[in-house]
Amino acid sequence: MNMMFVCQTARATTIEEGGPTGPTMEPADAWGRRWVNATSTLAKRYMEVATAKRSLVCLAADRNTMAGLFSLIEEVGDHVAALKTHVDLVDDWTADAWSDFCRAAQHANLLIFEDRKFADIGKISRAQMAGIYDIRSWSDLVTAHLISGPDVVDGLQAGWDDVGRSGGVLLLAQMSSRGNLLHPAYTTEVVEKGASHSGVFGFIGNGSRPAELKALREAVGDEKMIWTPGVNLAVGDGEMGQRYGDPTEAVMAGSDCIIVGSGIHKASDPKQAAQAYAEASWSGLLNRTG
Ligand code: 5BU
Repeated sequence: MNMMFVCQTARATTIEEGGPTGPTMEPADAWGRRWVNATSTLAKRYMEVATAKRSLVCLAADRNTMAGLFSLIEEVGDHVAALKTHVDLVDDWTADAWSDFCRAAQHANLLIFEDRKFADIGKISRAQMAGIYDIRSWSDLVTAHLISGPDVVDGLQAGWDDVGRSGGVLLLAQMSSRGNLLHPAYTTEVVEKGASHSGVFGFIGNGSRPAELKALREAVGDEKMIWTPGVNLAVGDGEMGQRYGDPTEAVMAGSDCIIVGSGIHKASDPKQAAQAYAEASWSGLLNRTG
């Protein structure tokens, strides 16, 4: 894979350009209460990029080769606002290739979100931000379970501090997979504990169930983000227990970002698929009342 080629062809979308389709809209107009109430600069950055690209899509880039990952960014970078990774599922991973990949993602104006689902005690979570993958050095966002208590968030924040960077934690308040054990009482506690923590960027909600999502949004309020996996234009059961809901409905129920994996990276035309998800998510935002 020719890395220089990737960097030269990937094009950063700026707000002034108004994104790939349509005129410029101000983030405050598109996002309403969420924009006004957001206290996190990262959340504002996300909303700006999403507005510029008219897309509330986070691409779950679950391809297992570096070439596959590079070509995804090249094809769909203009139509997605963030990039979600699983750094440990890439077969031919090397530190150099990953660093080039992150540079290409930044060039395409994408927040980088490692879905690591940290769950250990604070000091170990901090140490796990380092190690061979050095997640603290390239991620803007990571996921965590709150099962071990609130110190996991401080540990992750300390990880970013250790390299002079900052980032945000998305706490798993719900999951999209069937039979998961994140019951409503647990969700409530995660939201109560996470809502007031400045290191918490927001919550993962279940994109496959708009009613659950609506309840989650009511509990979370307007300040924090809710990002949702379990979204596909083909609604229904997915592979191995995954469940899918409709992208527009998820956004209208309170999701700020739909996380889409196979709907894009396994499509015969990923660019066209990314555009379709972008449009579905954007129309949900423009039509939602809260
Ligand atoms: P899919 O191909 O759109 O089903 O991929 C979904 C992605 O979102 C995949 O990377 C999962 O690890 C991730 N995910 C999820 O599906 N459900 C969850 O509750 C959480 C993450 Br948390």
